[in-house]
Order: sequence, then structure tokens, then C-alpha cells
Amino acid sequence: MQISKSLKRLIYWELGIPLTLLTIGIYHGLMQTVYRAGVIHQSSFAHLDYYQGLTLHGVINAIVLTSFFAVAFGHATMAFYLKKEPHRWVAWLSFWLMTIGTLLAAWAMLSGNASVLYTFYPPLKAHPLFYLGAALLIVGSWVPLFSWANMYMSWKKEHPETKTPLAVLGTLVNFTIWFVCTLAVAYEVLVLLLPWAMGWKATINVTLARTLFWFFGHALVYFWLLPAYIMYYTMLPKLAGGKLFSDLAGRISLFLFLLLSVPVGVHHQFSDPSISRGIKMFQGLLTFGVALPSFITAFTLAASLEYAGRKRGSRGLLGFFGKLPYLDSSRYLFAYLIGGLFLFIFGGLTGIVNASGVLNAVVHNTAWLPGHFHMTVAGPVFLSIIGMSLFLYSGISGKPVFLPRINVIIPYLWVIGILIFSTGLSWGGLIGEPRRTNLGMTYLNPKNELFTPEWVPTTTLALAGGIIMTFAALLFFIVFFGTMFSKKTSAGGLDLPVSEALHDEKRIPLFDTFKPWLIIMGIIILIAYIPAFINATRNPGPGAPPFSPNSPVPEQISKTSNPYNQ
Ligand code: HAS
Repeated sequence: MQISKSLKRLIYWELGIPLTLLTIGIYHGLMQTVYRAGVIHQSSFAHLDYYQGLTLHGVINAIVLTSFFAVAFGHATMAFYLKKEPHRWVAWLSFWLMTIGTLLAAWAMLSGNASVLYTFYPPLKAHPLFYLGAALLIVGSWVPLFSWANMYMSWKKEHPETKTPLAVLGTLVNFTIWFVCTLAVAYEVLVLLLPWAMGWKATINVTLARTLFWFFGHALVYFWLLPAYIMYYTMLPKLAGGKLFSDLAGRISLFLFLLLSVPVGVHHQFSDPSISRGIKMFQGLLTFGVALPSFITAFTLAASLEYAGRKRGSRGLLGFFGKLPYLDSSRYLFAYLIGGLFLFIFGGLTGIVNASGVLNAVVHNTAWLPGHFHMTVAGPVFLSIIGMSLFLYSGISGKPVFLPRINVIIPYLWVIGILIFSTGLSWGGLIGEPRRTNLGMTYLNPKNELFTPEWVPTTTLALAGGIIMTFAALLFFIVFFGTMFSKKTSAGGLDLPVSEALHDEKRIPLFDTFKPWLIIMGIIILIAYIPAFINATRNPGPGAPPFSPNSPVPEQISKTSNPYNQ
């Protein structure tokens, strides 16, 4: 399908900018494993501080890359399925807001004024431009929703009896979740963080800020995940040579995400003393609920892959696994998607461990957590983002993929790297290894009295995994930028693999409309969050003055009489 020059250019920029920044994000990922394994025993390397690097790693990889990609992929799917283009002015406004926001936040982080990690929890304080940048990036990323909703409504008028294409439904569900959850973080940034960072307010309510952040923060992880799910449902079966087992299963799963992605954020606050047990238990139960659409997805995709394998001549119960096109370089997207799906088995299971209040007390704030989220966000999310970025770029530009045989191996190398890396982290977490800590300064420094030899094998495993992941990422950069600089061999155009459904159930109006789901979503959020916000405002503890990551005393005091500076 041909698309306008403007949309082409927009998609190129929205893929190119975050992938260029990703080089910095990947470098700091490797550095994390180096610091933590005790290879170096210093607080900074190449003039970049440990926490500065960790902030760059988290913000670029988890917020900038994912937001830009979700918007570019949203434009592509909406245009492809609805045969309409988003409003040009709105689409470019979104791009500029995201780009300016990214530049502001990048300046604050690179200049060492925002080493507050991607969660920017107070009382750690960043430069006001970091918060402003983050807010612009987020607002810019939901602006296209309004244009897409318009496109969808006019398409619906033209096709009142046709089922909404699954990819369109997924995109609209995803950005509705995103719009709702970002309202809380906008409030946190504009009303709590900015006035405090500007010095207009002396203290901040930490519990309220954290509660607002996690209202946004857990829905954020599904905002990362749903583009991958759209690819799994609508493309993977076709790439495997088969059909999607059930179209309705996909719809049910997407609507369940709409209901349950937001009202579960308190599961990140099981250890926060200001929030009462009843709320934690309720949101904990809802968290088990939000695993349900992923279980539905697991069985639906397994059945779809089985169908594909049998069509390709497999025999026996599990023979179909052997018949899938793992190394077919002409269907390399299959490799990126199946690699992520495999990792998500472990990412999902570790998530369910986290969701249990009792087990959470064992793993919270330990290395187990990055073990979990590298098998989710750095698993299905990351692999589908980079695979699809290459697919979109190469397809639209008409340039063939550079080094196709290497390209199809990259996702498997990444999977091996993540498995080793996350095993090290998860094992370390279970024996008390903390997350977000420069272990090389103390616990992994044999000359330090705190040296903890039990964490040598765990951090060494993480380092080995980190090196393999970095190698895979380097190969990806060579393939992606090599493709960008190669010669066009065809006219190019927007073309996506489309899976037919094996059971194409007839249209059920309830699963083809948003209204009732939005109402239920609103009710569940109110029930789950009103008591949490009441708790956060009634039992906040003393207001907190600003801190910087390098000093245990508040900033105003540290400037004058910080005993640790003497
Ligand atoms: Fe999580 C913390 C619970 C999913 C990301 N999570 C995090 C953090 C991140 C994150 C970044 O309850 C850290 C935040 C921070 O910095 O503090 N998470 C869950 C649960 C799920 C879950 C219950 N998380 C995700 C996803 C993420 C993500 C998805 C990113 C994209 N998570 C938690 C909790 C915490 C947490 C607590 C807080 C802990 C604490 O103490 O701080 C569920 O949604 C998971 C459901 C998934 C499944 C898996 C289904 C499997 C599939 C694959 C099938 C494979 C096939 C192919 C068919 C049930 C679909 C086979 C093919 C072959 C070749 C074999």
C-alpha cells in the first residue's frame, strides 16, 4: 500500500531518533553489569556517574524508545487497516512535542542534573527541565489518539457491520489506557514535582507522588506490551505459515487489558507503609486478574503455532515446534517475535511471583526485579520493537535488509544473553542482592569490609549475559543502519503480514464497541484508587525536602553544612 511522503518521513524519524539514542541506552546497560560485577570499583566511568548512566539506560530504553515506537507503529497499523492517514498537522505536532521533550530530558540527564532513574521518585530531585521534558514526551505520544479515533469513527460509519480489525482495536485500547494513566503522572509532575523542584514548595508528599506514579507506571508496562501483542495476534500466525486460532480470544484479551491495566499499580507499593492492607490485597487480586489475558494469549498462540506446524507436516504432540521457520531470513520477523514470546514465559511467571504479597516481601527491591523485567520489557517488547522497526523501515523505503543471514540470528543471541543475564539477577535477588546499587564500590569489592562473595557468581553471570546482549545489539545496529544507508531496490510501501483467523467468530457487538468497557474501566479504577489516594493524603508522613543521589542529607543542608562533604 502506498502512503503519503509526509507519513513516510514521519515514520522514518519516529523510528530513527529512538534507535539512534538506543546506542547510549545499550552502552549504559552494559556498564551496569560491569559496575555491579565489581570489574570497576568507582562511582563513575568516562565522566558519567553510575546513577546518571542508570537513568539514561532506563529513560531511553523504557520510555523514549517505547513511546516513539508505539506512535510510529500506531500510525502504520491504523493507516494500513483503515486505508486512511492520520491528520498531518496532528501527527507532526505529536512528533515535535515528543522530540522537544526528549531533548530537554536528555540535556538534564547528560549534564548530570537528573540522576533520578526512570521512576523519578521524590525525594530525589531532578532539574525542572527533566520533568518538563518527560511531560512533553508523554503528552506528545497520546496526541495521535485523537486523530486515530476520528479515522476509526469515519471508517466505522462506512463499515457498520464489519468487525473492527484486531490491530486497530489493539491500538485504540492501548492508547486509551495510555491516555488515562498519564493523567496521574501529569498531575504528579505539574502539581507536585515541578513546584518543588523549582523551590516554590519546600517539601513534597512522597507517598502521594509514588501512588500517582504507579497509577501510571503499571499501565505503562502494558503500553509497552500491547504493540507486541498486536504483532503476536495479527502477524505471528501468518509468519509461521498458519492462522490465528481464535479472533475472539484476541478481542477478549484486549478488552481485559483495558479493564485491568490501571487499577493494579499499588502492587509496586506493597512495602509502602502509608497504604493500608485492604487496598494492597484488592489490587493484588486484580494483578492476578491482569495475568489472565496473557494466559489467554499463551494458549491461543500455542494453538496457532501448532496449527502452523501441522500444516508444515509435523507429527506427534510437540513436533510442531520443530517445523517452525526459525531461521528463515526472508521471514526474519518470526524470529524476533518467537524469541520474545519464549522469554515472556519466564517474564510472566516471575511477575506472578511478584504479585503475591508474601513472596513480594522476599524479592522487592532485590536484583530479582530487573531479572523479571528484562524478560518482559527487554524480551517480547524490545525484540518486537527492533524487529518491527527494521521491517517497517525496509518495507516502506524499498531497501533490502542488510546482512539478512546475520539479522535472523540476532534475536536468538539476544534471547541467550537475556536468559543468562536474568538467571544471574534472579538468583542474586533470592540471596539478597539489591537492585539499583553500584555493587563494585562495596559488596563486590574484595578490599571493602562489606564484600559479599555469594554475589560473585550471580553478578558474573549477569555480566556474561550483558556482554552477549550488547554484542547482539551491536549486530542489530549494523543491520539497521546498514539498511538505512543501502540503495533502494523497489518502490517500497506499507505492507504488514496479516493472519487470517482459523475460527473467525461472527461479530459480537459487545466486543466491537468501547462504551461499556470504558464505563467498567472507570468504575474499577475508582474502587481501586479512591481509597489509595485517601490513604496517601491522610497518612503521608512528614513532607520531604529535595535530595540528590550522592548525599544522604537534604540539598539545602548539604550546600551549607553537609557533614559528608567535609
Ligand atoms: Fe511486572 C515490577 C507483576 C508483566 C515490567 N514489572 C515490574 C517492573 C517492570 C515490570 C519494569 O506484582 C519494575 C518496576 C520498577 O522499576 O520498580 N508484571 C507483574 C505481573 C505481570 C507483569 C503479574 N511486567 C510485566 C510486563 C512488563 C513488566 C508485561 C513489561 C512489559 N511486576 C509485577 C509486580 C511488580 C512488577 C508485582 C512489582 C514488584 C516490586 O516489588 O517492586 C503479568 O502481566 C504477567 C503475565 C504473563 C504471563 C505469561 C504468558 C506467556 C506468554 C508466552 C507464551 C509462549 C508461547 C511460545 C506460546 C502469564 C504469552 C512458546 C514458544 C517456544 C519456542 C517455546
